[in-house]
Amino acid sequence: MTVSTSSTTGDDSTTGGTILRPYGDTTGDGMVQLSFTLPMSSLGAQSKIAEGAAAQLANKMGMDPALVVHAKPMGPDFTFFVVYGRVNHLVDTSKVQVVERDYPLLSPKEVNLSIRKGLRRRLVVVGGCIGTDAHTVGIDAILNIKGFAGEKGLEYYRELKVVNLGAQVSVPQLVERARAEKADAILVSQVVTQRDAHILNTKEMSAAFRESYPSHTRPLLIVGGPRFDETMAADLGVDRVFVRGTTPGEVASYVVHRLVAGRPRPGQKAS
Ligand code: B12
Repeated sequence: MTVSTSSTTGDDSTTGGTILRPYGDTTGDGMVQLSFTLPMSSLGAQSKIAEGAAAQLANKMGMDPALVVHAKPMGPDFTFFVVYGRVNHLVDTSKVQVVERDYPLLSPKEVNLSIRKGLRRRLVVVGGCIGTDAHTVGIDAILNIKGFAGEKGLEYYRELKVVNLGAQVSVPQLVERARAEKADAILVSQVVTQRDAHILNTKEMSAAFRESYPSHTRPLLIVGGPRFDETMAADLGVDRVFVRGTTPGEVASYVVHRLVAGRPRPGQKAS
């Protein structure tokens, strides 16, 4: 994984990046829009106090002026706000950190050929949503033959054996199935982030695989979901994090890059 800073060239000669200000009505006016919910009523006499509270929060976050442009009661005890206002912060694009794709994008044909030549057997992928998460659309987009964004899913690749366990798979079930299938790669999806469930579940999963496998035989661990941070792979104990907009081809190419294309993980022997 390569984490790199942007090399965008622009009008700031000292950093090699571009200094930007948000834009609402006129270029560079610093205007932004923010939405949030406060656990307070805005019904009747409470409405002015609620709007004042929203403006106070926005002020404390650095918005000045802060205009409450929308306040909608969410039942008797909660209010949803949209606040529009000016911030003075600048964005320096030379300091933006992103995870770059450090492997080539392969076509399904190239993936199949690479596996056939490099492994001489089908590569086994076991996937699912762990914990209580029942959001299967994301993992299905990657695994199911119908695919995503015009690309076929991994089931389409002849040299991949795909075992999709679906929703609400427990970590012990996942490890057991991975062993039974002799999985080369584990693909876990986590969409719900309430109380950091995605972080805790992923750490539990990676710890369980580390405990159950000697390091040189452990399957490649991949996690994906819309609210992960791509730079967090090491913290989560996984090999790679994929985020929103991921396509099946990217995942297939990564798996081949790590397991087949002559670049085994440290300590791992090609089997
Ligand atoms: C559809 C949906 C549902 C459906 C799910 C049906 C199903 N079979 O999946 C149903 C109605 C069941 C549902 C239920 C719930 N939902 Co819901 N749901 C959504 C919704 C509208 C769309 C999610 C989706 O399908 N996205 C489309 C897919 C393609 O995108 P994706 O998941 O991001 O996947 C892509 C990438 O992230 C990545 N990816 C994802 N996983 C993986 C895995 C790997 C290995 C890789 C490589 C890549 C990868 O690749 C995919 C393709 O690019 C979202 C809101 C939204 N607009 O996102 C809420 C949302 C996710 N749900 C939410 C909630 C709260 C719930 C419930 C708790 C509601 C309730 N109180 O009952 C329940 C929880 C049920 C449970 N036990 O999990 C919240 C989560 C909030 C949070 N902070 O966690 C959201 C964000 C709505 C919201 N704004 O409040 N939900």
